[in-house]
Amino acid sequence: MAIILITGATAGFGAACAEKFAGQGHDLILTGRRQERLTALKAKLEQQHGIRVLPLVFDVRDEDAVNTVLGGIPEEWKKVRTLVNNAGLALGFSSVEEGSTEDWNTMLDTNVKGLLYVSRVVIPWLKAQGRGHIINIGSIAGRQVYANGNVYCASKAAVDALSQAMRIDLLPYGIKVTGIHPGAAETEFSVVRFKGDEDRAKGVYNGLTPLSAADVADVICYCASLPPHVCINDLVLTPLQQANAYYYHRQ
Ligand code: NDP
Ligand code: 8X3
Repeated sequence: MAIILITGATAGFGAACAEKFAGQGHDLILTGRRQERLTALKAKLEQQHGIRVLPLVFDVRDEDAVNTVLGGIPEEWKKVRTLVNNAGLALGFSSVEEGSTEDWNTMLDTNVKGLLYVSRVVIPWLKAQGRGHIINIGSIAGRQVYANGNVYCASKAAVDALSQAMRIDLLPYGIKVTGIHPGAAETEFSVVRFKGDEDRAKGVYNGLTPLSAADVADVICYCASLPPHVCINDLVLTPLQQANAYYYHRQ
């Protein structure tokens, strides 16, 4: 069994991945800003699956916190097999002209720089083992741009580029890099994007059977479960009713 590190494990894909990896018997390092959720998840998963959970509370935007809290974990926990860079968010939905610069900064700092800060700490641990796997959660929004998606789409295009770059960097060390690009999935994502407006968030999925967090976690865990010589480099998954980032067949 291995140690799996999941950022953004307090909700959505991250929490669903934690459940699934725990069910496979892996020990988990789970991160997020909401301590109470991490504490509850630790208690539940340790009790249900007999695994160990190390909860770490930090904001991925805070470089010092990433370096001290994540970088300072006990040596035995540094034998991470798989890092799932999942923490991320969208904020707002408007043209560039009408966008909020604060929202842009939060998205770019979280989705791009946060992913880099975490990866920078973990990569030496993977190299030291001569193996490992980094799974970056991008988005279909990083593949095509949709109206009013501008900065979120750009942040996820950057995640795609960074996944490609890390794959080149890490190939000589036997470390896999997978970019996963989900389409519409009903999690807390749209409630966060629309700043607590539950009705507007629900409307995103009108007429659709969206992906669930568990659907996406299944795919992430499958990618992580392949033999050492097999790597899924890049994977797009959508609900059946979604053809690309902006074309849906709603019923
Ligand atoms: P959720 O809002 O349900 O979960 C987001 C997670 O990210 C939470 O655990 C949250 O934890 C964490 N997070 C957000 N900001 C920070 C931060 N600054 N520091 C640390 N952790 C943070 O969304 P999803 O599960 O849907 O999203 C997960 C990832 O998947 C994101 O990168 C998102 O962009 C991407 N994605 C989502 C899609 C969707 O349709 N849902 C589709 C494609 C990609 P906390 O608030 O406790 O810090
Ligand atoms: C989340 C999917 O289409 O809302 O990345 O941008 S979308």
